[in-house]
Amino acid sequence: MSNRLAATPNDLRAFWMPFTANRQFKQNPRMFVGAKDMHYTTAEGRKVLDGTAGLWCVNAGHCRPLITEAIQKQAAEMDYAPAFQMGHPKAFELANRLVDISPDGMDHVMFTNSGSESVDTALKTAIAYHRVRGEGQRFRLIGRERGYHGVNFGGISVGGIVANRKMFGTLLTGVDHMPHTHLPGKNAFTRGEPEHGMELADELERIVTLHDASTIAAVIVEPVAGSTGVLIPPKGYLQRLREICDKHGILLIFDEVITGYGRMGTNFAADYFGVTPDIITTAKGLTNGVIPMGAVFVKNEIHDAFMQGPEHMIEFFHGYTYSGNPIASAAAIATLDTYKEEGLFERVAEIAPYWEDALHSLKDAPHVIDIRNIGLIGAIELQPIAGNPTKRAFSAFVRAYEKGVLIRTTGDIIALSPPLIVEKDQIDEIIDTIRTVLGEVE
Ligand code: PXG
Ligand code: PLP
Repeated sequence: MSNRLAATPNDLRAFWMPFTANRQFKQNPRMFVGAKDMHYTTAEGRKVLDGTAGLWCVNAGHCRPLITEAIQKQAAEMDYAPAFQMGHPKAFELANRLVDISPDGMDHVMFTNSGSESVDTALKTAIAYHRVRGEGQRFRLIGRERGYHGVNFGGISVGGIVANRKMFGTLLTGVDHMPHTHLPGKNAFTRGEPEHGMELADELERIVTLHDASTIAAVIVEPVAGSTGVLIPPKGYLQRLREICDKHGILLIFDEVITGYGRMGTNFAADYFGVTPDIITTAKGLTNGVIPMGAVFVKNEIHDAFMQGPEHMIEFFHGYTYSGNPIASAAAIATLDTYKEEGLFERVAEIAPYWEDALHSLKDAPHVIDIRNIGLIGAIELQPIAGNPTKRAFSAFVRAYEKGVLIRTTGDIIALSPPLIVEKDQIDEIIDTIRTVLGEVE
């Protein structure tokens, strides 16, 4: 069968697609059949520039040779080893490589298969940690409005995006939410961290007063909220959250599924902001998106608290069939090698000012009401069409795709996160295309 035939399946009905307008898509499908470095190839043979690193995950660009080779080699050498009560060297090698780049004092890591699983792992670890220390009454979890922590029950319970929650019943009990930090009236068109809003961290004190600190296990936030449309923490906000958590013995979890592995020009957002949480959740960029894998970093005190009781006993009743899967581990090691050899995280720090200027050059483009940026992340917020929210941004997405640039939209916000190998002329192409489509859409 020719590649052309394989690329155009004649029946699209069986696959119920994730987070997709299925009926619209199947009438007018958008299919990618190839990818290399900064570009996809469509089924029609067109090149599309990747302005989003897939879904914020292909940080090193597409089909990178070290990663491809590592996967091929591992698949031929050993495909799978049981994850429970058995080991294989690559998972340990990867864990060591990861704790080499994690913040000081976070020298242990658990493996998962996705960001959603990393979040559930982190929440369960936090509650169980308090229990093994004799504080089992600390069971509450505090999230934040507009937070995205994946789609499993734990993640949607602490998450704050209503569409992801409202269909699914009671969710986890014992959850409360801090307010989000989006202050468009005060912070519009800020470059980097906004000036206003640090005081919103003090809302955590109010929640602590309501429930009593002794009932709260953990607070979970994205250091930079991604999925909701890129909300950048106000100056001093994360530091203040850290102080309040410390004061009350509450664990602080940073969900770094998007911000981890170089997107901010540092290993983790924790490094960028100089705030060390107790647990970090990651996925996506860990394997460059190539093979599903997540990793959860914990502070040494948390790990050590579980290492008690008879030595033949399992210390933590949690884990996945594919935790530390050999092929995923090999892909992750090769991904870390690629990041390091090419100095990609440092590259972000160098190119971020150009990225910032390019994004903010859209300030006067039609419909634009706010622009936000940090690291190699950007957001352009559009004025919604009255009575027809999300339509304007979705039209911009489809038109940009037709013009050869892949962007992401959430609500009426365009979110951008190109691979870390993006060149200046490619940044220009992304921005010029957006300027053009904003001039065309209703
Ligand atoms: N936490 C955070 C902070 C995330 O951004 C997840 C958890 C869940 O990861 P998984 O691997 O289970 O999807 C995410 C994922 C978008 C977009 O376009 C964002 C995500 C996923 C897909 C699309 O903003 N974030
Ligand atoms: N459902 C059933 C019936 C299972 O046997 C298992 C694992 O053994 C799972 C779900 C969980 O699968 P995973 O470990 O891949 O998350």
